[in-house]
Amino acid sequence: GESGYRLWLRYDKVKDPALLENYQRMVTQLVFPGKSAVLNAAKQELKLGLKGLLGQDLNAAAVSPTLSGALLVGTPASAKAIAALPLASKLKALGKEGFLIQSVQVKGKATTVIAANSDVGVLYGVFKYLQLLQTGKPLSNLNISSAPKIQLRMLNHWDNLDRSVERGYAGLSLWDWKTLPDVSNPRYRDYARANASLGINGTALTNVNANAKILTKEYLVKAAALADVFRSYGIKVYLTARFSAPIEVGGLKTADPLDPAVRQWWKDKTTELYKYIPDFGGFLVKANSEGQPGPQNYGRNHADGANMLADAVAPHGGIVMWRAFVYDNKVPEDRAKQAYSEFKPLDGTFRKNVIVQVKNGPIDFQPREPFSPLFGAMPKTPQMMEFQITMEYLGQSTHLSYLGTYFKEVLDADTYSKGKGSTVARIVDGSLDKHSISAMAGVANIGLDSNWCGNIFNQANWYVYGRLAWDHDLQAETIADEWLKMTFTSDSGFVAPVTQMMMASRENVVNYMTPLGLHHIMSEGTHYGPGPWVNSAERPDWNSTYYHRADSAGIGFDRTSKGTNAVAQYAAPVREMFEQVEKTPEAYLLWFHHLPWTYKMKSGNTLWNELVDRYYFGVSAVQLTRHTWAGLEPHVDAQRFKAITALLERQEQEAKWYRDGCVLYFQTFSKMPIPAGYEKPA
Ligand code: GCW
Repeated sequence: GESGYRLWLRYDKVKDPALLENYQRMVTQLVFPGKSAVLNAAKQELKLGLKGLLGQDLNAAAVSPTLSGALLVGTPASAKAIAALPLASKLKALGKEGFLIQSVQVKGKATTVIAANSDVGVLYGVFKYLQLLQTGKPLSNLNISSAPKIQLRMLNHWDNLDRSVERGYAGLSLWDWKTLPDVSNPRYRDYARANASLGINGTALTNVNANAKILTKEYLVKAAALADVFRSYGIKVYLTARFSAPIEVGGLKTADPLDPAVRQWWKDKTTELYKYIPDFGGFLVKANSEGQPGPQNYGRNHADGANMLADAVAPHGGIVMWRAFVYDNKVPEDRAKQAYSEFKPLDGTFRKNVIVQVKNGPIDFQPREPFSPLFGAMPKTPQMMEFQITMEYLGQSTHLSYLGTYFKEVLDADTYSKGKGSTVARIVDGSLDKHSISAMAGVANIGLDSNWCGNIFNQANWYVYGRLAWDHDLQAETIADEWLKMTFTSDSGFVAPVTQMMMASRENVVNYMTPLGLHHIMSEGTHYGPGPWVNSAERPDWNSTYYHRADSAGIGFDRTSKGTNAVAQYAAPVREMFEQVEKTPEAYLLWFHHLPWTYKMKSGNTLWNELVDRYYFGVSAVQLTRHTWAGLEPHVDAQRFKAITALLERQEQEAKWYRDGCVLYFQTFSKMPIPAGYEKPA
């Protein structure tokens, strides 16, 4: 059956006989003399792919092309035939990880060369080449070159040592801490293959709500065994560092970052760690947020904490990713403002090997948020993006929501921090402020589920995250099309309608969950299902009422200068845009303004009617999706067709649940009717 285990790396025989014959003529010989661990992984992948897609079992014995249709693969250092080609200037432009795929002639033989400066570049080139075959692209006159715009392309696993996954909806953690380091599950390698196929080159194995035990020898040898598997695929391991580890596993009395004994403990711990994992990437840290320990416990600031760890890893070439997702209910400020308030004053005080990791929006990973005002506000500090691939707030693993459009919306947002064109993407890739490190992280949606992600369509979110981390200029639609062809079929009768389904899907979720800038109105704790009525959570800033502020006068959070003045954290003219209600895009309306129920929208509707409309529209769009899918049965294998059908049915039911919960609750304030002709809420 088709469980979805192979993800997008499906190498089934090319179906179209003419295309197959054409491909077979174009690929007759493999010239791939290099032999490092990474090159061997690339070679193995290429052979697997060619065998599956073309039914060709090619050996890699030749050192130079002798047949027309040769595939010449490697670096100038690993393949003499590549060094002999006039590729030097092209290769130079590709940097450490880029690759080129080019049609050339070698001694009169038509040859396709896949070349890079490094072994891992070759691996990326091989995956790209296989993708061409998987998606039915021509193999003649190739002239492809590609290099990543962002250096560190990370997955963050919120995986605990007991194998539970915080906000994980795809089963237990892949990391089997009990049997590691002795047993190497083949899945570790498949995980690495999938990531390498996207260019992901780093993985933080453990939850940011960290357990200090991961830093003990017992666990370090286990993490090292994973690093050994991932290394051949160009992936480095990172770990989360619990700030109080010197106390918990070090036996010290304090974790004060300015205490010499504490600093020494981290140095020694890091030296030990690098003995097990010589290419360890560095630490990811959540501190002084949601009750986690941090430097503020000792009257120090985030830079004091980050710099202590940075000094420990610096001699080994490591870095520190320090999260800016900080808020505290004891700070009587609008939660949306707190990260900026704490971090902006520290700009310029971080060590060179620290990068500040900022969530895409100022609150959390809501279905829609304006971009975080921290982006662009700390020009002296490299800032990385943290996206959430796992859909904590967007229907988890049962709702179809393609995040490509979401990620693009944030990356393309213009901060104006250095005038027009200061997009979030240019801050994150380091080009705007000329930083020497750049990074992006995605909170993984991966678990032991047979299809890895709990829902086949959620595989697309892992995929699109990786593709955008490599090249944020790619279009969400192009990536959806690629993913569909690789995962299902290239048949346009399938790809065209499903691409449209995917492209609309995130906006549908926004409509039936949090339209018009509403946010944080989900049910408490699980974050699944509607909960606009939540009003007695453990902490006031976990109450929905804190965020929507509905009353008889209206709804929305006034963050203008008359309210919390969160708008002042944005650069001009973004600030003015959000300050003025007429200029605020309706998608963010209630994020920034508290407005009367009768407020007149651009459509001419009252705010109340518009809100109701959006909720209903969200549901009908899901119904449409379900109908579209129902007509696609002939294109999909039975197992995946059924699984997706069942999920879409459930999504429709749950979209109604969100709609009815929210509309009926808000109606208790608006006291206005649901417009005539609308289905009655259940
Ligand atoms: O969105 C919230 C989640 C927490 C998470 C936290 C964070 C890891 O509900 O589960 O903790 O964000 O990002 O630190």
